[in-house]
Amino acid sequence: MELACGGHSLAFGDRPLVMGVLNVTPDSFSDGGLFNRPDKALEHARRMAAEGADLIDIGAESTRPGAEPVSLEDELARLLPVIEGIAALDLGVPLSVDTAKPEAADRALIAGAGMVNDVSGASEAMLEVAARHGAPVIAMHMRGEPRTMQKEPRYDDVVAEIHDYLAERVAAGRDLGVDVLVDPGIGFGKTLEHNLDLLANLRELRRIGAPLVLGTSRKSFLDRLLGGVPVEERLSGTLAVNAWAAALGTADVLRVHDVGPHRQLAESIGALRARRRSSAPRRRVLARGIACRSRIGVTAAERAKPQELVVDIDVTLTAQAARARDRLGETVDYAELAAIAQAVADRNEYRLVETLAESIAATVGRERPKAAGGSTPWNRIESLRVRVTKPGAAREIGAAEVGAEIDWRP
Ligand code: HH2
Repeated sequence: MELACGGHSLAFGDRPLVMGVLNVTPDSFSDGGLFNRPDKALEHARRMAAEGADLIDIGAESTRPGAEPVSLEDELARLLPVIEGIAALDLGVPLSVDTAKPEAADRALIAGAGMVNDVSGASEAMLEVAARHGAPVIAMHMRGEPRTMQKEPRYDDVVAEIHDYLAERVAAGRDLGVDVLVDPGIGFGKTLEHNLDLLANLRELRRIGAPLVLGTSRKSFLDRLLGGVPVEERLSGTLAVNAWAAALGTADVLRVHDVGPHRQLAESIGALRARRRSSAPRRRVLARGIACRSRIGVTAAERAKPQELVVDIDVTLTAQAARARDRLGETVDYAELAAIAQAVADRNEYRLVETLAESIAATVGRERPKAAGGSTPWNRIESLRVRVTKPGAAREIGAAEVGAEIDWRP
């Protein structure tokens, strides 16, 4: 996927793009006061471009928890000379403006920015400004406003709520012809647990179908996670979290203060992802519809006599096994899978089909490799999916199928 951005093109592929942060503020949480003079800001932009920034994000209003708002006049007085100055340097790097004010975005886009980064989620007014300039917009999720956002934030389901919010902003952008990138807003009205839930489930947010921006750089959740790490010592934690997201392919843009180390991260992970994509396709061995009988059910009456069951087993083999030659001895034999399912179903009573499914998976994945000799690659199982269904119980309640399925990894 490619996005046009102020005369540049942003290509999303195996490696995430690196967005360097430039705060022209006196009070940002990690670099406040360092770059709020235009000469310092230009020098820092030049350094970030040399270190490999794909984008530079310029902000003039701190959004740290508790920060006071800045007036439009003050924000423009900080932003415009810096944007104009960097645009004149012709660094070959597109600029984004980090603002929640549509008027500030409008002026910044005229001055040379090509993208808007809106921590307040890209209101209709902001999308209209972006539409007029043909600029993409980052819509970030924030609960409340910076002054109050960390006061007991609550969600019923943080991932689902933020998914729905961002999906709605993407749809609103689409209606106006604006490309919207989404950002879960790490640290914006979220506890440590909320942040971890979001980071562990970015794949859900990526299902929205928009590029995902991630801002974890030096943030205080790392301090809480790691038990007291000052802001200037959070690079390793930041790199680790960003590497996790990059390796899973769940972040398209990393918004960071430390550009050089993140460009190295992005290049290394990008190369590995490309390599993995071009390596032998994974093989999956299937044994489905295995007829079994077992004493199974939550009541003793159900367990009194064996019932019919149907078991499906999907075995995904490791990359090593995927390179095997065309010989049965080098793959998992589906006849053996069927025999294991039948033996496990027969050997015990079970209350739940889940328990039986887990038991079959553990036998295939854990016990079989120990017991088996020869060249059958039982130790080359990457993952297993086992489904157990009860046709009798399905018929009883007028359902097409009832049962349970589990995903198992060694
Ligand atoms: N985080 C900050 C500011 N802007 N924009 C996006 N899209 N995502 C983020 O996570 C994000 C953001 C906060 O970091 P920083 O700019 O370094 O601090 P401050 O707001 O104090 O200037």
